[in-house]
Amino acid sequence: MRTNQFNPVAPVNVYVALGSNLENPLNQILQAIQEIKKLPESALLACSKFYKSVPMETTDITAQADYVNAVVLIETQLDAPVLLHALQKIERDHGRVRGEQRWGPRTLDLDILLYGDQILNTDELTIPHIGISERDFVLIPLSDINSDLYIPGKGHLSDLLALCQSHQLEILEDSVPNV
Ligand code: A4P
Ligand code: MG
Repeated sequence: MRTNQFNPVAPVNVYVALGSNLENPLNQILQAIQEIKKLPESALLACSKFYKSVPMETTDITAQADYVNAVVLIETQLDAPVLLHALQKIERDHGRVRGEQRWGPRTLDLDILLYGDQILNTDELTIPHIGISERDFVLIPLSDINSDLYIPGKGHLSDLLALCQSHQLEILEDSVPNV
């Protein structure tokens, strides 16, 4: 019998974005995927290629290193807030210190991009992720997994991709883990 600890719901397909630009970003991402694989009530279904990308431009942040970005697809019975907290624990385990600088450098950022076809707007969760439609470092890995994706409330992935700004993505060869 399942416990109520995880508030299980019917299995939902969830896309999670991974980003890192500190302390060996590629390793951070590889490790994080292994940890995502161990989430309760969940299974890893697919992983995008890995990309190098230049940092999103901002006016108030000093130069920072290039990012490694990827996206994974999981199936989960965790409800969205419980999943968010589990992902934030993985971020913390990677030494992520949050709250100091928006868009600043980070060892690991795990964002819930899509939770099934749901649209959520709560104090702690905006789904689809608020920046999804402007970020090629999210849309290109997403299209590796499902190029026909429709982003609820935003549009078709291919249409969004045609409009978003380039962050000079480069595929990191031979870096796709066996999932
Ligand atoms: N939150 C709301 N919705 C969500 C969601 N769908 N998934 C809330 C995850 N979290 C969500 O996030 C702040 C709060 O957002 C959380 O407490 C959660 O309740 P955070 O990770 O603590 O803080 P942040 O870093 O300021 O925000 P965020 O949104 O993670 O940063 P961004 O906007 O993703 O920017 N350049 C490149 N090339 N590649 C990158 O990956 N990433 C960033 C981070 C900047 N530049 C980048 C990249
Ligand atoms: Mg985040």
